[in-house]
Amino acid sequence: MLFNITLARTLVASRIAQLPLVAPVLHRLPSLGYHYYSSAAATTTTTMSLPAAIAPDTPTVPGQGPPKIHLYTQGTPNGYKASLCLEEMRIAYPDKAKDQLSYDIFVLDFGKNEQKLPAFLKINPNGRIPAIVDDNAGGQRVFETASILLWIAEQYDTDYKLSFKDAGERADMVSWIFFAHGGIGPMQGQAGYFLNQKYKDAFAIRRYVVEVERLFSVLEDGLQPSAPGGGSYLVGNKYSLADLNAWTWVSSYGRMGIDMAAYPQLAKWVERVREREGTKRGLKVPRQRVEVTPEQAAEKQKEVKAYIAEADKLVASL
Ligand SMILES: N[C@@H](CCC(=O)N[C@@H](CS)C(=O)NCC(=O)O)C(=O)O
Repeated sequence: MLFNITLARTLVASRIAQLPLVAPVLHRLPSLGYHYYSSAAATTTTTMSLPAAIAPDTPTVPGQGPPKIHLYTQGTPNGYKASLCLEEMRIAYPDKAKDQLSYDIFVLDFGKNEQKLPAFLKINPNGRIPAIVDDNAGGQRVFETASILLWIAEQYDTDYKLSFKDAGERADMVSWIFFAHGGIGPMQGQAGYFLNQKYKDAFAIRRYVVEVERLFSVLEDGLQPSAPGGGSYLVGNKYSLADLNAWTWVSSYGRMGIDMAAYPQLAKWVERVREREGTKRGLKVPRQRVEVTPEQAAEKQKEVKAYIAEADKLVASL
């Protein structure tokens, strides 16, 4: 497998070499110049034309060295998990920011199905973002958000600034990470999917939004001052990867029509984490996240409530 990843890296290496050392550098996945299988249109093949490197639109972090970590991403809740983590770590470890934690970015164009290109499938066989290739570790690939966060912590968080040394706290952190990875992300993802369809399926919307609300109430309980986390964060009274991992999804509650008045501790936590420098920087990579306005969120709440009521009626009539 390492050989294949090396091969995939070699395909992109010439492009990286041509790019200026600004931080982080944005790239496009290079053209492979041959036909690839498209899962979106399973019976067709498409030829990619050579994409140009995109100019950086992120602030230049002083002292960035040649990129050692290559991030394959997009501006989505999962993509932002990886960039928040890298930016938090770069702030926590300024020396490593100049070396091991220098990174560049490949923005995969979903419209062109670049996430399913063979070169990328060598990096993430699931054909989804984010994924990283870590040249500090011989070109090791890491895919799945939770696994990327844990890899970065294990390799670089030597002073436990975003993680924990204590076995119990570490277990708590990993538990919250998997709670969000297996629950929050997929359920919010599905809620968003059904809310964004032209055909609105009230039952599906109810199913996923109500489940997201249930998961939010679990986080609300976990953020009570009497909970083991201490009230401000999920674990050990400090911001950690447990918070980071859940935040990019939870903070997009406005798009799901969720009324945060029901989750006061969680609402405060969302704002607390939003104020972090690492969050602000991470939300710019690969491009500034667009936030919904309070008016749009209120509109979405009304819309979602109506679908849930419609589904309730439908179920009651069966
Ligand atoms: N479980 C995965 C989910 C990754 C995922 O769903 N990524 C989406 C963007 S948020 C994606 O790449 N979608 C493109 C596709 O499905 O082809 C993780 O946590 O990394």
